[in-house]
Amino acid sequence: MKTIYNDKHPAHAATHEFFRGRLVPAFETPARADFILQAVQGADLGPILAPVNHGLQALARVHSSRYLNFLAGAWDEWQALGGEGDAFPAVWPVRSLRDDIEPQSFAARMGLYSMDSGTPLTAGAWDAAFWGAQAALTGLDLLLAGERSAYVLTRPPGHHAGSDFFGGYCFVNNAAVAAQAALDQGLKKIAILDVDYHHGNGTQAIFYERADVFFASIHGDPQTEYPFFLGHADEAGAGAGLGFNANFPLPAGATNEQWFERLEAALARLQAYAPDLLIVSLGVDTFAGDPISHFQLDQPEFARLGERLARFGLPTLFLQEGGYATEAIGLNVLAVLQGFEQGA
Ligand code: Q9C
Ligand code: ZN
Repeated sequence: MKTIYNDKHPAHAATHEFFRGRLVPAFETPARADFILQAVQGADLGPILAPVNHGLQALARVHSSRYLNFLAGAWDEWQALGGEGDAFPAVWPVRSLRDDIEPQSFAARMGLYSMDSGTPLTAGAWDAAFWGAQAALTGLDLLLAGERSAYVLTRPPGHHAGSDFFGGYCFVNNAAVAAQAALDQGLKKIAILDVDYHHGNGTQAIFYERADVFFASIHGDPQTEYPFFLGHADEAGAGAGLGFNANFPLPAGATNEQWFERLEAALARLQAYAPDLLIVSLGVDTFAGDPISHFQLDQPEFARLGERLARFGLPTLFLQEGGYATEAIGLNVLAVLQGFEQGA
C-alpha cells in the first residue's frame, strides 16, 4: 500500500488547547504523525509519496469560499493585531444571534467560523490543512488509476470541519474533499466509514441532504462525548439524503466485541448501498490507551479491522483522523493497514 505523507504537517504545532475550559498541553501534535511515519517506514508498507497540488478548487467544492479565504488569511490578521501565541475563538453566534453577516472584527469571525475553543489556530494551520487535502486528492488519484488502497498520513485531521467552520482539531474536511472529487471524476456512489472515536459531524453535515455519499459512523455516544450536538442514532439524513446517513453511538467503556458488532451493522448498511469507493476516516482514538477517549480496543483489534475492510472488497482510501496515544499510534495505524494488506 502506498502512503501519501503530508510533509507540511509540522507547520501546525499548537502548544496548548482549551480542554473542558482549561488550558492544557495540546493533544494533537506533530509527534503523532512522526510516530506513524516511523512505523510505516519501519514495516516497509510501501512507497511513501509527496502530495501533488490539485489547487484550491477541490476544497471549494465542499467548503464556502468566505471560510477558505478567512482561514488562508487568519494568521496574518491575528499577527497584525499583535496576537501572541495561537489564536482561539471566544464568542459564537448561537441561537438568536445573526450568522448571516460577517463582522469586520477578527474575534467575531473566529467565532463565526468555528465550533469550539479546543482548536488552536496556529501559524501553519492553513498550510498544513491545505496540503492534507492535497494528500487526500493524491491518494484518490492512485485509486482511480487502479490501486486497491492508499493511506493518507496527514494532520491536522478533518472530520469535524464543516462547510464553513473549524473545530475538533480540524480545519479542512479531507474525507469530504476526497468524496466530492471522486464524484466530480465520474464515480456515482461513495461510502464514508468513520471509525474515529468522535462522531464526524462535519462530514455528516456536508452530505446530509445528498444520496451520492453514504456516511456511516461508529463513535462515543454524543450524550457524553464531543461533539455532543451531532452524531445521535436518529440522524438518518434529510430530503434526498434521507436513508443515507447512519450513526452507531456506543457508551463509554465499549469493548472490542461491542465495537465490532456495530462495525458489522455499519458495513451492512454500506453494502446495501453498493458504493463504488470506500473512504475510511481512520481515527485510532478508540484504542484503550487513548488519553481523551473511552473505548477499550486493543492493538490486535486494529488488524482485525483492516482485515474486515479488505473483505468488504472496495477500492479503499484511508485518511488519518484522530488518535492521541502518541507512542502507540504508529503501531495501531500500521496494524489496520497491514491487516488490510493481508485480508482477502
Ligand atoms: N471537553 C479528533 O479526534 N476536545 N478530534 C473535546 C471536550 C475535542 C477530537 C473536549 C476532541 C476532538 C479528530
Ligand atoms: Zn477523534
